[in-house]
Amino acid sequence: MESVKSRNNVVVSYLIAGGLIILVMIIFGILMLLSQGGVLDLQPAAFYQILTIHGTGMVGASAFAAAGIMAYFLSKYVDLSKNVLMTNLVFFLIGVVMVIIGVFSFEYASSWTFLYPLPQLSANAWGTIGALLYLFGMLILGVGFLLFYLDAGRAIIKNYGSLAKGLGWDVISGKKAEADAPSSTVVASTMVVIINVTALTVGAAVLIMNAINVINPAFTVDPLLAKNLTYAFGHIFANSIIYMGVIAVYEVLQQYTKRTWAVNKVFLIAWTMSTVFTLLIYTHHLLMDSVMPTWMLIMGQALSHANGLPVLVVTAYGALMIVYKSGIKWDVGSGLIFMSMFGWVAGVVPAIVDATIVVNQVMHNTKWVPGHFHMYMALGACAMIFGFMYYLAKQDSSIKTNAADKFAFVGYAVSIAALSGSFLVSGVLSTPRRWATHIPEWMGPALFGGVIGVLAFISVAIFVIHFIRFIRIRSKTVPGTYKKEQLA
Ligand code: HEM
Ligand SMILES: [Cu+2]
Repeated sequence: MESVKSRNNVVVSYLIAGGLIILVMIIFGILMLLSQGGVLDLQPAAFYQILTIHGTGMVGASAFAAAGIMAYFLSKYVDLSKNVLMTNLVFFLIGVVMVIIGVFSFEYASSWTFLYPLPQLSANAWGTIGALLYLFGMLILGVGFLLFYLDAGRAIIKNYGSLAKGLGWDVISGKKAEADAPSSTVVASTMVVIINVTALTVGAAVLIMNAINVINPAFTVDPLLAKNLTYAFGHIFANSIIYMGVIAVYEVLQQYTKRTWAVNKVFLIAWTMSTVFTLLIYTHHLLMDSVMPTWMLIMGQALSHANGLPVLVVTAYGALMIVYKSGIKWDVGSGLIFMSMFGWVAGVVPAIVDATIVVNQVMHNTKWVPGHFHMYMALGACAMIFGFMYYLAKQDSSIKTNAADKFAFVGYAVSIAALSGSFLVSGVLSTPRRWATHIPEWMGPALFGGVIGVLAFISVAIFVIHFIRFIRIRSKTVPGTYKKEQLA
């Protein structure tokens, strides 16, 4: 029991760190939009620093919080090392500080994709120190995550025999009955272990290549190779957030409806397919690179269409089925979690449109792209994270939600849908993405997004305040209804 409580302490730290960083990053998002909208005068250099910190911070913080979700539920089935969880926390915080100093004190601004040779070749916009702080900060952060996934993989192999069994391949092949299939949490965690160990290893390699190039520009790398490695890392890692978040969808809906989420062959095959596709389709980021082998680009397009779909379909369908006529009592937590399915579905549609080569050639560098991923990330992945925060608070304390929390739920849904919509409209107007300055014809949607972003900020602030209230009372209340032994 004591160990469950102290493990939950670490999970709470993951979520509060993630939640607070997301909140601050929203401010930077609003500043960018107000500047693009023509009402705030940001120097272009400042804009690109803010863009860099916003992208890095949002992806890093939501991945970190989502790892907290995975750790929390996966611990019901396997034994994760608490030391590794702590190490990841410490590495994350060190990495964040290094990245912040690199960006704001040393003016580093390559955007979170640090595409080679940009870290070194900045036309003196930033120097060696800024670039190295950023690259090594990312490396430390990445190593922390890598340890976390390696430990999760170790624990899964220990209990289930192999990662293949964690994905339920012995059930797919008929050697084992569906009734004995691993739980949805174990299947999802195994998938994330596989894709993120790959992503983080590739990411570490390309970060080190960049760092050497910054220190000694005579050392060069084939830029096309570097781009492949960079996007293999960035695409997979950013995608993994939703596959960790979805664990909360499975677990929370099962508990609230008192039903089990049936893990059948279709479910298992869907997860295996999404595992393979997620690893392969980063090539949709290279559709404009005509020097890439054509077969890779065609594969990138074809599989992008299919990428998340298998998991999305079984999960959205499963969520509807488990809730249907279950008599579920809705609250802010389960509401956010259920809503995240809509955000996910809604975000994937414009992504599929964009992954079509003919459309991509017109749309790829427009704000259409942030349009789809803000929907998918903010209304999908982040809603899972905030929903889990409400769930955890309810499990581990006697805290009650109030009118403000309900307001925040609606405010968040409305503001993020409107914000993402404003990005999509900008895309249709051919507004380029990542441009500090907009011509007057492009300013309207940006300004609208900046204003509606304030509502998103207020809503997330309420989510975070609720969680802080929970942290303050949880030390005084009985340890939660969550007991490891209950679930064995
Ligand atoms: C609700 C508040 C948010 C606002 C107002 C906001 C605003 C923005 C803006 C203005 C940009 C730059 C668009 C451009 O290319 O011109 C941007 C980019 C980005 N945002 Fe957000 N955002 C928000 C939430 C999020 C969330 C929740 C995530 C992820 C979990 C996220 C991840 C990103 C990423 C990865 C980029 C790309 C950075 C790059 O191009 O290098 N944002 N956001
Ligand atoms: Cu991608």
